[in-house]
Amino acid sequence: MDSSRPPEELTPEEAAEELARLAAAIAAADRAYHGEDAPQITDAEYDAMKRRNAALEAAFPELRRPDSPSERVGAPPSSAFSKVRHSMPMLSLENAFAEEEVADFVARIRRFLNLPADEPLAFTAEPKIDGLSLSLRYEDGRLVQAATRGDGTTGENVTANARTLDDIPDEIPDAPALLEVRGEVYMSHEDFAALNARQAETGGRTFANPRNAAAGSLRQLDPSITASRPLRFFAYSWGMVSEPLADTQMGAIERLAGFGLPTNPLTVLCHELEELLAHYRRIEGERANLGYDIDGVVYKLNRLDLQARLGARSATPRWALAHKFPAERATTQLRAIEIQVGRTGALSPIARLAPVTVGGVVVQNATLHNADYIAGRDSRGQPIREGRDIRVGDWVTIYRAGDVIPKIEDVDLSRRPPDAVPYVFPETCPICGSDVVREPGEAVHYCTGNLVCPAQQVEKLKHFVSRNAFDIEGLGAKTIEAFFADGWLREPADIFHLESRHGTELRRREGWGERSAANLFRSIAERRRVPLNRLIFGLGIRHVGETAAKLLARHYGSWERFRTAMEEARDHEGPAWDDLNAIDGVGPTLAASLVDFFHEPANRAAIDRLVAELEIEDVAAPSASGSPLAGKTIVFTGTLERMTRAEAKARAEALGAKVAGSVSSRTDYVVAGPGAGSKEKKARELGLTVLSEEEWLEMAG
Ligand code: I6G
Repeated sequence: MDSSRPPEELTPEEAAEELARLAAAIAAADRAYHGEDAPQITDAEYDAMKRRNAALEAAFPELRRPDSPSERVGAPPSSAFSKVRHSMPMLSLENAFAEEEVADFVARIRRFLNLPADEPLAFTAEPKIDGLSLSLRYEDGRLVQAATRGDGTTGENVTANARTLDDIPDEIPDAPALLEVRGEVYMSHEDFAALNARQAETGGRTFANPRNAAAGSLRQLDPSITASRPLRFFAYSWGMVSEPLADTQMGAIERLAGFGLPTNPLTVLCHELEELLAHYRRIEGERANLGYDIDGVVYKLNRLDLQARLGARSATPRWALAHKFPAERATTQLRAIEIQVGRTGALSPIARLAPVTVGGVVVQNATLHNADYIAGRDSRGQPIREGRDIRVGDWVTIYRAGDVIPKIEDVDLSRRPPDAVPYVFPETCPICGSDVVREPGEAVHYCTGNLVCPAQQVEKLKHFVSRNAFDIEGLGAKTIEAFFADGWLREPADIFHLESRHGTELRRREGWGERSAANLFRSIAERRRVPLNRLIFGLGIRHVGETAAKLLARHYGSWERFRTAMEEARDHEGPAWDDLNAIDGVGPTLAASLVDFFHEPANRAAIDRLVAELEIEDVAAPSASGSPLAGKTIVFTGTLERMTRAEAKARAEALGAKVAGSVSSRTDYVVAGPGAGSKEKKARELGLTVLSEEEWLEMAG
């Protein structure tokens, strides 16, 4: 494509393609500038690309990309801010879209707590602000730290910037000695429009939506720029506090308001499901007139003692729910179906679409899930879309809900081109040519090439270095692809040999130099020490996502214990297998995938080569210091009368214990209620400590 042509002469397709190219090139140049990978370019070339991008966006405003370079407002790389480890994790919220899911949330709480149906339950309901989360730390009434959410465990230190917000007090004289306030930074519609107008007038960058404007404005290296931006804040929660704020969620929100923090005026107390749904509908009705973006309504159980009993899963509290507004939709034409091969060999069909705006974002790709989905069937062979298949050339309705990848909802058969033909799913891998298989009961086709499939190898490496795995800065997707093509990288262990094997060549490589090579080697060296959960996640095992990796790391505690257990469980039976399956959140599919992965000699050898390069951090049992249950293995059997099995299990885990499903010599305690049978008998035979429910309650506090 000739980028010297005036934008007015381009077709929308040509403009969209050029915008995509520019976004990638500018992002690469930004990374290079900050000492990462990619070739260097001159300032003049960089400026020319930015100007061309701005001109194209001015001519085709509807094609502005979600990753538009003009939205990046010089957003510095995350490493520009120092990191802050949150004293308590900043969890996320479970999402619901349908009313039945809200009903299920309420029912689950009742079940977990074993509450009679007639016992009243109250919840708060408040708008979910579409901004970015912030945690503020006050010590002796003075603001000492502000941090973004980051990955929930570690965020960025934006204290100087947060101090510039009028809504955030520098001092709270009557605050407890320690008070962490959590809330959302956002920008109102009016302020957003005025900021964009000002930016356009002065030749500055404009923003696609208020959320991007708020994020870009808060994450400025120069706090005086943040100060010039109209940012606002709503407090909705708290982290570590030296004394309880109240007995109820509503009481705590009122305390926060009493400290002079803004809280959302649409926060109300509701009783039972119907009131929650009524408030949702009311907020949905008022959404357009609120003056700021919201994307749903958050429900929280009001009593804090019950919240504490319910606790949290690995990433979301059991006592809160985000009831999201319906997805946004648009219609466009399907141009092609392409197959991507992922790190586990899964073949993912991707829809390439004529560019269309959905909820302010240009969409050109959508997921097609799997062969059945394209053919108009679900995984059980039942029709979806009333059996309508999806063909190249079709007009399709796509939808986006929240941040999720756009999906195709339906096909307009009345607009189907006469020559459109049913899609034939490939029988061989489009990358390596190996056979493609679909296991009985599975929806996904897999490439059987495994370690010989270049796509799988490259995607495994990309996954390994990704943010939530080893998080190796400077080793981006393009660099992995280039190093793979040159034979420098084949498996994760090779990353740790890059300097010794290819250091000299890299320093002389086009686009690289002493400084960028040194930066890369430094970031690799920094990752030789790795938390156990990141290592497990980084291995890229099918079905083992970030949450599962955290559960496994927490359960086994050390690499040695984890590795030994995987080998002991290889026959899918015996105590190690039972123990793995008893982990809350680990199902049989995940367990089998994990154990089979470790059973494969080639995988074991690659892992050994990797582990030889690493120092793996053990995972301490959570909040268990001083707990008599820390590190212990407990089995519950029989009926518990004072709390449900789910609550007992959650409580034991919160105190640092592991809950197993079967009794073995490694079990520390067996809690036996009425009706306990063979497990109690076995425990007594093995001479284990058997506790009554009363004794267990005493121990669990
Ligand atoms: O991400 C969130 C948005 C709003 C929240 C949240 C919230 O309350 C109104 N509350 C909690 C407890 C969490 N995330 C974890």
